[in-house]
Amino acid sequence: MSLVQQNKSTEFIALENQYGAHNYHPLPVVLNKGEGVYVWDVEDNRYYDFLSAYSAVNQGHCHPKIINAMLEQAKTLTLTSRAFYNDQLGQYEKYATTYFGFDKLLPMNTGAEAVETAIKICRKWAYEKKGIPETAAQIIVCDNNFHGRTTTIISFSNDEDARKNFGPYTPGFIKIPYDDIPALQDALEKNPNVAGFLVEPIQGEAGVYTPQPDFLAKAKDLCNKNNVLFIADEIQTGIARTGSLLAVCGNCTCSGHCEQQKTYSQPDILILGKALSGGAYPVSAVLADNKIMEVIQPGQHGSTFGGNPIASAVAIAALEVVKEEGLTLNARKMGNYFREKLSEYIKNSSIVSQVRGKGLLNAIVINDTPDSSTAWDICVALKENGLLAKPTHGNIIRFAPPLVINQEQLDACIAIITMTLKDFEK
Ligand code: IF1
Repeated sequence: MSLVQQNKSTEFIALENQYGAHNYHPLPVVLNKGEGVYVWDVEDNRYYDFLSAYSAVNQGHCHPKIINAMLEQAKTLTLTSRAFYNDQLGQYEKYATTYFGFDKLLPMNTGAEAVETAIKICRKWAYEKKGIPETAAQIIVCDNNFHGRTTTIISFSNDEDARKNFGPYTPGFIKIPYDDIPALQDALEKNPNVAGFLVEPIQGEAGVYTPQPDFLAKAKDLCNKNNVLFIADEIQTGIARTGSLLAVCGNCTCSGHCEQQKTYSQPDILILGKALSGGAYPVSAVLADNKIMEVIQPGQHGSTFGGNPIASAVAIAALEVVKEEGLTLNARKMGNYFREKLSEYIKNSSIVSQVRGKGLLNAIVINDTPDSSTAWDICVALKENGLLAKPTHGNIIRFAPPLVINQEQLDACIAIITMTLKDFEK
């Protein structure tokens, strides 16, 4: 990169350093354009995006259908607040509840807001329907969870970076190991006031931990038997990312609601975000059937932007794209191919010990200590070779391209990844 070229990126990085809070440590690349699986930096270098904004850009950057829906609505009516009705929200609620198989949808904006909303609905249901004594409700969560960054959510995190010095913490949560049915059973037997079980179908931030195939169905069954709400946080795993419409769908490749989903582990409360807008706009949602959602009555929950006309129009377009372009099946096929090719590489590798994931939510484990800089150094080298990815915890690199990726593009990316890894082999 020439000195002149480098100045552009350097200038933008310096601006963020001087005027922005230092709550991230980004890779040294400054992006200014996105299209499909590609992003470009200010020096006009093109990259394959293998993070997809943490699975928000499943439909590809700046998908024309989604952008057009946003532009059209933005020119017409952006925000009314919920003090009045608008002509987009009801259509979105009908489309999305039918799409995922629920009676009702409560619209929010960020993922964390939707998780907080689900926690409030679960607690209120426990007091008003299950008869748990008020303020005594407990929600079971898993070790190494990531559900967002609000004070309540980090209260049940065990990630010290996310939690330390943000107390006092919100009570009412019981932690168990992830993917551990006996531990869930034990927690349910020992605690009479359990209201819900909040779980990620795959733990993304923890390092793309995929549980045993029957974990979610067994957890749902235990929740049913104990009159406890099964709450699936599909903010990162949902909307075709794992090769099913929802990760809780198990092996179904439908791109809409189907009966098989019901038999698998249809959650009592479903939490969506990120790709619900294709990355164009903050849109999140909580879905549940009437017997649960009816605990929320007028004036008991809300948000200025929740359910705004732009969000509604964008979400319909984003979900239509998933169906129209067969992204669920593409994620499944491309993901299987990706893991197969990386597994072949690993056979003769000293630097990579494992590849894991489902659909196009995958990760490789670098054969070094979590506090080593190897994973970071590999990501910097990947960037130099035209592919953007970021380490999750220490020595794990997450690979999550937009679900629109085709065979030719994926082969090119696998070549970049294996070529780059070779430079780090001992
Ligand atoms: C950051 C992680 C991913 C999520 C799940 C709720 C939320 C997220 C399963 C909250 C958000 C984002 C947040 C972003 C980085 C990214 C992330 F590394 F933080 F953990 F994806 F793995 N549930 N995840 O993954 O949604 O409020 O952000 O809209 O905070 O650094 P949000």
